[in-house]
Amino acid sequence: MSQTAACDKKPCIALMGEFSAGKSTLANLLIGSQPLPVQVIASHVPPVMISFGAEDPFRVDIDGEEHPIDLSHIAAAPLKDTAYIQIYSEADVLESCDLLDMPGISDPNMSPQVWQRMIARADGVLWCSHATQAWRQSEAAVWSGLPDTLQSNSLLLLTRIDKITNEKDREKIIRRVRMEVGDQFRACLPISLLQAANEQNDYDAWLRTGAGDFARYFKQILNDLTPNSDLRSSERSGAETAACVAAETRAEEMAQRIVPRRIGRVRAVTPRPKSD
Ligand SMILES: Nc1nc2c(ncn2[C@@H]2O[C@H](COP(=O)(O)OP(=O)(O)OP(=O)(O)O)[C@@H](O)[C@H]2O)c(=O)[nH]1
Ligand SMILES: [Mg+2]
Repeated sequence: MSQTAACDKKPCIALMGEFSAGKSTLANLLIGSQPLPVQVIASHVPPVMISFGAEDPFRVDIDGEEHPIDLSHIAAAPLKDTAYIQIYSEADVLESCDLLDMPGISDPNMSPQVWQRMIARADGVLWCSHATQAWRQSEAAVWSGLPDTLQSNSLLLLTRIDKITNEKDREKIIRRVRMEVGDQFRACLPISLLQAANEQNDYDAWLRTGAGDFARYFKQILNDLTPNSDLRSSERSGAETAACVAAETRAEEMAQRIVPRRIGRVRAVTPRPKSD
């Protein structure tokens, strides 16, 4: 397991799930731009590490050697020979973590080795599962094979929830999946990534997409994974946790009134690591 949370490096959050589950859509949403290809069919892109900065992107081969890469040809990177592609962005959220956009777990055209060789870097996972066929056996099997230590720092996101228009059906799916996963994730949350991207200027509409709940949980996870941040939630008593969540919620509501209400503002309400 990655040691990043134990030293000064930022935590690494992997975006995982079946192909076309919305991983790259989520990555683009978090960083507020579109460097990653999003398409209806599987995209066959190697893992992409997104870090804070303005440097040129490069490809790292399986021997650790770096090669320059043209971002517009990201999908042409040789899958067998590439460990990952490193890209940079100056998005707020990347001041608190690195994001690792993974290929689909059971894409028939891609060996699982492509993502397996990168998973050890992850400190937490945002697992995207199509709400319409949520938490398939293949997903449960892969998740149960990953280290248990990831579970409390990971979220299961039921993406494309907008495709299920009937409220009762939505509730049924959410209830079923929550029961099936138990405490294997910190939370299981429905979200429409497409609507969240489109509703950045209408706060109430944005909340209805599920993005507000997601942002709050994600912020808590980053806070817990950041060395020297406020008391970690696992170390708090029940009363302290309740007080912290209430205070954070109030601070968040205030922050949301005064900053543009975008999911990319996760960092704006995340306490910065103290320098001493
Ligand atoms: N309606 C709807 N469509 C979505 C949502 N999230 C993603 N999509 C669409 O689903 C398709 C696949 O999204 P991607 O983000 O490329 O999925 P991915 O998991 O990165 O796919 P691979 O990298 O190929 O495994 C795209 O056409 C997205 O626009 C959502 O919440 N609602
Ligand atoms: Mg993708």
